[in-house]
Amino acid sequence: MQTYSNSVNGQAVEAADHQEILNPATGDSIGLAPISTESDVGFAVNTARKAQLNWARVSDQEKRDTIVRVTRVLEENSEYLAELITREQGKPLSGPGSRFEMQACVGWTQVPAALELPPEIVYEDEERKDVLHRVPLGVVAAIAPWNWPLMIAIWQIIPSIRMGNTVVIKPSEYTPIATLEMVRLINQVLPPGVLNTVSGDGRIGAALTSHPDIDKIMFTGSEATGRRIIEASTRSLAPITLELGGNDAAIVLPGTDADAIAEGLFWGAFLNMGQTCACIKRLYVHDSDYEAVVNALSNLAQQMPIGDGMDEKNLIGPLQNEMQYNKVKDLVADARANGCEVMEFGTIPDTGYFLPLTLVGNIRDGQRLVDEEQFGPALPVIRYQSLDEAVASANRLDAGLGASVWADDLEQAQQVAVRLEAGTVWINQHGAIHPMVPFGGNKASGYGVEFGLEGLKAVTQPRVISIKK
Ligand code: TXE
Repeated sequence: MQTYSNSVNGQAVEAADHQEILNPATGDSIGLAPISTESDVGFAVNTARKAQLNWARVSDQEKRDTIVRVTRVLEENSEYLAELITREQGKPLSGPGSRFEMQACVGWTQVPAALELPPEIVYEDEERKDVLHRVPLGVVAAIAPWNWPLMIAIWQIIPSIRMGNTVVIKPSEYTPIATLEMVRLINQVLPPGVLNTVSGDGRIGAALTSHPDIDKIMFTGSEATGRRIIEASTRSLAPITLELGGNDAAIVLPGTDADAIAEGLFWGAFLNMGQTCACIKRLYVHDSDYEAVVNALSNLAQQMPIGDGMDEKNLIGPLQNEMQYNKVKDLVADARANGCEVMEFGTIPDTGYFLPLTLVGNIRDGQRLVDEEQFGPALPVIRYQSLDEAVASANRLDAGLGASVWADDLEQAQQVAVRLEAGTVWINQHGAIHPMVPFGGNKASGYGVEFGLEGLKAVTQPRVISIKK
């Protein structure tokens, strides 16, 4: 069985302890992932601290060139890493699966390499000139989740190193191997110590985020863990970018052509088996269109091949882990017990954490499947009578990551969109993130934004040079 390692200072680090990682589709072993200790965390942070002094001094052009070399490494190893993602995380190679995740890794590396944050004159008159420089923060602690393990790691790593920081990243304990391998490969073109890993569960995450010598925390995960990280950061006063998932509502406006939007709605909800932070998790449909929308979604769901994602014909894989599998099953069982209509589609294999694609009708606000983030392939479809009622429903929960409005009339859609409380409101698409467009949550979905120039600013500190003329 293959044993994988952490990388610190560009070298593989031996671990005393390991955990076996199993394929969620088959139960087969993928290999042994290292379990770090608190002292490993200290070593990685100290290494990153030392390396940061040199990396910050490297010219801007050299940093950009280095990141372009990272892009090439990702492209050259794309198939190897995509297969690891599929075996470890479960999303299929095909469709919007692990090859798609690798394309995103490349895109989200290319864009920061092309962006610049030059010094900016913020004020000038006859007597003074004030120039805002963006300088690195120092050492970034990154905590990644298991749903899009490589793509989200890249979101955390690349802007950080682009702006002269160094990074210690901890992948999720559910999906460490592909990330450790990606970092090992990237390190072939990065100076030693710029990108380091530790691995293990929440205890190692806590050791990293409470370390007094870190300067920034990037976190994507659950709200409960986000709150713990805020508390942990009081030792270092490190600023935090928090992406805490959501419970995104989609509203289909009355009279919208159901067939035209069905595919967008389907993948908006079932991308990565619904295990996506900005997925449609509540679908609000006007009473008069309800049957048409449910029928169009059912037709699509019926045709989706479900199974082991290593088989190129499959477009839908398993849930990633037992915790998530049980959570989704429990929410669907609760809906069924409360008289909802549970419509299940697809034939699922006997082994693995597979669930059928599920639409749940005859359901209302206040029921658990609507109010709790299911993070899985069970979509509640809720009827509404008036647009005001749909907007109030969409806004009534604490979550505020994404939302969407679906309509034939774009003007009307925009009027509804501006009333929705979310970091991004998409129109006739959902979860359509882009490396140039800032992305982040409102309310309990977190704070701070990633991507584009705003994302780069978030991994710098402002320094003003104020000159008397
Ligand atoms: O999340 P955790 P889990 C949601 C989704 C899911 C639920 C729980 O609803 O069902 O969260 O998933 C690390 N200090 N999302 O348990 O615990 C942990 O090791 C520092 C939405 O996997 O938040 C992992 O690396 N780090 C989400 C990472 O935090 C700690 C994606 C995320 O794990 C820590 C994932 C601590 N005290 C789950 N405790 C999204 N936003 O897309 C744990 N970790």
